[in-house]
Amino acid sequence: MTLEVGVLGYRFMGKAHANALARLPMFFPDAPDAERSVLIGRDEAALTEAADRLGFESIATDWRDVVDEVDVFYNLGPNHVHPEPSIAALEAGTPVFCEKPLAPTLEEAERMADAAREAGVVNGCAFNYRFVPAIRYAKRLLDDGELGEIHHVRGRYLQDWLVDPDAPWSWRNDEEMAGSGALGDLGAHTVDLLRFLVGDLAGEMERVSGHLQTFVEERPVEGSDETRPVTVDDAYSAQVAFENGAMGTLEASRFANGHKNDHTIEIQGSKGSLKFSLERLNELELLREGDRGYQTILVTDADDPYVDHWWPPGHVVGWEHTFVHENYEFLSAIADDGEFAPSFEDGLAAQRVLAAIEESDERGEWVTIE
Ligand code: SOE
Repeated sequence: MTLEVGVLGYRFMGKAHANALARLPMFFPDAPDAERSVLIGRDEAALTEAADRLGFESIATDWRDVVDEVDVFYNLGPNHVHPEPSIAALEAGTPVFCEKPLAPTLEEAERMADAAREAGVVNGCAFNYRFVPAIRYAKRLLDDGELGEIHHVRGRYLQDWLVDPDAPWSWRNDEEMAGSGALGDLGAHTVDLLRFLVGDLAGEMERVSGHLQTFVEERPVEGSDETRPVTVDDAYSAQVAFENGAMGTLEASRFANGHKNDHTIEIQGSKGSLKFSLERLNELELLREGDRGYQTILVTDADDPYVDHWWPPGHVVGWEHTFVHENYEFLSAIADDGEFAPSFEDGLAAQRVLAAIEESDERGEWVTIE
C-alpha cells in the first residue's frame, strides 16, 4: 500500500515533515510507503522551488483540488489556515494531520474535532514533543507508578526572538491569524505534554488562573516603513489545578532573553521526581524513591523508545527525529486502521486550557475548564 500525501505549507513545518517522510523508508522499514505527492501553497514560483527541494512530485495552488484526491492530508500552514481545509479533507474522508495549536480559537477547534469525530478517519494534532524518546521513557516510569502520586507539575517554554523591539512583525503576532501568541504557539506544547505525561494520574486540568502580557505593541513590517500592531500576547503564565489535586505552574515567553527554544518539564510525586529539558533532549533527570539526588539518565539504549531505529547507544538524536517518530506513528495508524494520539480530540482539550487561561486573564479570576 502506498499512501499519497498532500502537504499544505512548505516553510518551517513543511521542511520538518518532508524531512521526516524522506527518512522513514531508510530508518523505519516497517512504515507504510508514503509518497510526497502534492505540495500546496499560493505562490507558484516559491512552491515550485520548495517542491523540488523537498522532494514532492507535483504542486497545487488550491487545497480544494487536493483534499479529496490524496490518501492523507497534512495541514502545516499558519494557524488560521487550519480549520477550513482540514474540515473539508475530513468531510471527504481523508485522514488529516494538522499542526498545533489545532486552531486559532476554541470555537474553530470544536468544529474541527466534530468533523474528525464524524469522519471516523485517523486524525492527528502534531504535538511532536510527545515523540522524544526521553519523554516516552518518562511516560513509562509514570505509568509504572515510579513517581507515585503526582503533587507538582511545572512546564516552561522560553524563547527570545521578539526581545528586540525591531524584530519584524509576522503572522505569529496577529490575533486573526495566530489566535494567541506565546500562549498558543508554545503553551499548547506544554499543556499537551503535561496531559500526555500525567493525565492518567493527575486527571485533566480543571481550573486555571492566567496572566498574559504584550511587551511591544507594534512592530516594523519587513521591507517597508510601516508598522503593524501586535494583537497577541508575548508571554503568559498560569496556575493550574488538576482534577486529582496536583498543582501546576505553566509559563511561556518570546522575551526570555538568552533562551532560544527552552522547553522544560518538572514533575514531583510522592515517591520520586523527574526533570526534562528540550535543550538536553536525550537526557532525563530522575529521582527515585530513596535517592538523595537526581541521576541523569541518557535515554539512548537500544531498548529505549524509538532508539533501535537510529544509532548505537550514546549516538544521540535531535529535534528533527521527533517528526520522524510522529510521522511513523501517524502513517502506521492509517495503514493498520488503528488510532493515533495526539488526535484532534487532544488538540481540542489543549485548546480548552488555552482559552480558559485567556479568559482568566480577561476576567481577573480563576476559570473552570468545561
Ligand atoms: C516558533 O515559536 C516555534 O517554531 C513553534 O511554532 C514550534 O511549535 C516550537 O516547536 C518551536 O518554536
